[in-house]
Amino acid sequence: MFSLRLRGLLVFCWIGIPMATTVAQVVGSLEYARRDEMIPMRDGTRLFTIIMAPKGAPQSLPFLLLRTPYNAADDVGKPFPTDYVRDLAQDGYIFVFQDIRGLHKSEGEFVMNRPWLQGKGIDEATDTYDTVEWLLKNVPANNGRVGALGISYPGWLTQMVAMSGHPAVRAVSPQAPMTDTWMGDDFFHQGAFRQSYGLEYSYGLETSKEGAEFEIGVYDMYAWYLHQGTLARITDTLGKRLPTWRSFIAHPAYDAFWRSKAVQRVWTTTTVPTLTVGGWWDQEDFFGPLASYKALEANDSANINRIVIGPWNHGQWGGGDADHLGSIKFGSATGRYFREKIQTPFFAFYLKDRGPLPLAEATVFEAGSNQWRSYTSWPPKEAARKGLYLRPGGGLSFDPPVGGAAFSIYVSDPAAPVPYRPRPIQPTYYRFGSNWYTWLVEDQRFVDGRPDVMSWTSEPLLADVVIAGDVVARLYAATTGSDADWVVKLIDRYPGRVAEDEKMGGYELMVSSEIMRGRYRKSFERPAPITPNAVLDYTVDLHQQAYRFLKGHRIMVQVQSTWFPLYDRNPQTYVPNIFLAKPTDFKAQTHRIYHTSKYPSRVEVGVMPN
Ligand code: PG9
Repeated sequence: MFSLRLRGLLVFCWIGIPMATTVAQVVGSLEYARRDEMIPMRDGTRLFTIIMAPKGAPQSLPFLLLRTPYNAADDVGKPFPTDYVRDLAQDGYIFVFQDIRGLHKSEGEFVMNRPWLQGKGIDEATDTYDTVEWLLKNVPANNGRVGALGISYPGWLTQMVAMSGHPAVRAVSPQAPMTDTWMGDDFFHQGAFRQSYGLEYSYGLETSKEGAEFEIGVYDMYAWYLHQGTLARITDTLGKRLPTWRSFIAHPAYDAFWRSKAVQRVWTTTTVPTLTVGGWWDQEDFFGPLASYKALEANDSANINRIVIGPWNHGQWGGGDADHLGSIKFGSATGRYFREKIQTPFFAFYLKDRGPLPLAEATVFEAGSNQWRSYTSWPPKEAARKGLYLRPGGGLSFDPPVGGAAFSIYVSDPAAPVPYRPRPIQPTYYRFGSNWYTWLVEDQRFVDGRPDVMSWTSEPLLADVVIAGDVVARLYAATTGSDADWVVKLIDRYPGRVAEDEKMGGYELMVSSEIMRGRYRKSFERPAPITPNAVLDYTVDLHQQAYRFLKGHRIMVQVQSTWFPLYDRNPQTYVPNIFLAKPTDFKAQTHRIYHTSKYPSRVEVGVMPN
């Protein structure tokens, strides 16, 4: 038995599927037969591929390609199909599930997020091209069209399907595609290193070809990472064995290594209809879908680029109802809605000529009111940019400050970092359960009131406030140190009493949140020390939201400088490479957040007309 991650879930399975098996599976009116193949690539490497095709279909059918690092045999489902593709399977497609190069039953070497070489060598795009060529020639009764879909790493692989340039590729849906793992997806966020995720995920993929579980006999990873003290010590304990960890040490800044892998920088135009999917509370790849959609949208004269963003965590739309996340209820089966009403018609339109396609440019779920909204542009043009200003005395308002105390002050101590979720913090994909999946919707009262967490709160709202589009914090801050992290959280603070659900009284729901590392204030490529005690401006990109703050709720902003152990601790003393920092480099420092007319710290949002 082995274990591995599949779209944020631990699954366990038995190995032992012989090649070229034929297993029939009835789905609705169709009977699918399975065929296993080793498909040769241009360099002779063979990739393990499972083809599930309906027997005796009345007409030729398109392919749906699902490439994965997480074991193709699991994606087929036991039995076929999983929830994720059930509606599509009922509709009738030739499904192709493939292990990527170097993992599970495929040959060759695995390289994490293998860069796109644009025709100058072997990559996931050429492997896709060769696979499609083989399928068209060797699978009977195909209609010559190929679609692709996948979530997360498979979402990125789906981008590569479009980037392969094969003319048979006619529709792709990259879902939570990790697109830029330095700027905002799995490994770093605006320069802050995702320590626990970076270590535990790389361990899972690079310890064994079959995928390994990160299991070191520790239940509270907060205590373990704190005990490690420095990243250098983690390198010695576990990291040095992992190629991806070694690349973190060699490339702490946004250098060519990361930039060349960042899909939104290279995939900026397409002829393949693209439906990008993301989740507002995706704990792994939220930056990717937004950045990828935006890059393509800039050149979308054919109007074939669309986006869907639901109220989901990482991949939640792929199975089950998705009618809630943690304590937050969505009022309907949003996952089912996506699969039936969006995903299935999208592929039917482009691969089977079945229309019309009832899909807007942007389909987004507005949490708070729990409504799906359609927009002709994203972000919506109607949204007016406004600042939510931090005010002296802990207030928050759309009006800038005019007087009062100039700043709020706190000490951030790397020896006592703020936990990012309530302890105990289980390993990320812990097989006995982990709160990783819901941490972005945790009630923030678990840190509210800590002396190193600053809060600003509005009066109760007299009318709903609806935000849509970009959320960007502009902080004016000073530190006694020469480096600092800035975490900004935009929060919906529920009223003390919520009649429909008493347990939600006073809940503090993070609507948007993000971190940035101060050394990258001027340039992500070239970090520089912060001048101690100077008031400087910092931009923290909180990405996007569509959210209704209801009448009677309050809007809240929190600022803090640690989010541990998901993010490593900033020593707060500038060192050229934090992966090499010594224990003595880590120092408590005093930070000031300014709220004056000259230094009006704020969170900028797009406010929809009422
Ligand atoms: N978020 C996962 C990932 C990690 C690292 C690189 C790419 C993807 C995933 O769920 O696949």
